[in-house]
Amino acid sequence: MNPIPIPVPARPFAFELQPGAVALVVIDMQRDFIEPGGFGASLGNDVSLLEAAIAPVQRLLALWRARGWPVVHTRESHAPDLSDCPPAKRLRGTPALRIGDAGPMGRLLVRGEPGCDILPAVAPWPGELVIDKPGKGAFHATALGEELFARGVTQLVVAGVTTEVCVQTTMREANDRGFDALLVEEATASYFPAFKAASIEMIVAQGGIVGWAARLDDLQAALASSVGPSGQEG
Ligand code: TIU
Repeated sequence: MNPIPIPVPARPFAFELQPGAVALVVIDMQRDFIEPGGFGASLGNDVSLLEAAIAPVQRLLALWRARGWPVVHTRESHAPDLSDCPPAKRLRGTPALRIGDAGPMGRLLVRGEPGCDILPAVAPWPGELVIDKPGKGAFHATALGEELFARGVTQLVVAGVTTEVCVQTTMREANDRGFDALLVEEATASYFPAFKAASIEMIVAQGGIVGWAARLDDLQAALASSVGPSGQEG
């Protein structure tokens, strides 16, 4: 029997969260995007703008881990030989350093390098799924769809960076694959605050054309107030 859904106040309307079928997907909380000297900085961005997402992501992780619900982490990353990095991606623009070039945290966005790691504050726990993805979307050229299907996941609660690039791309990919996806507003950040705001509006417009957006406090309160069939908190 499916557990009773938990209505989460959200835009454009309540998200009926299904315990047991909802994964938390944390996008690219990597040193290369959030710390100085990484890929984000090489593109000319003020990486300090992304720090605001760290504490909210920690809160989300605690909520999911306390319930034993599935958690997925992604890393935008490439093989050391860059065979999965299209020249169009590596050669775009005039960054200070390109993907694969050596910086103070190792080779940018290359698997196994220090900068490619997820921040210790939000690091994966053993048993949590970690998806290395060569693109902006987490479904492109990865096994994410199959892994979610194998776990019976039909809904995604999404967090991470950056809102309008890898987060929004992943939400659009998820939407096209039939997942309901909810973005947690405080748990995502962009180098461009106006783009974050616009992305959220694009997602929820037209009756939720891409998905939903909710405040973290509202999600947390909804989970706290729900009681599962066994009498345990949902
Ligand atoms: N540049 C930028 O805003 N983002 C990325 O390149 N990747 C992710 O969003 N993870």
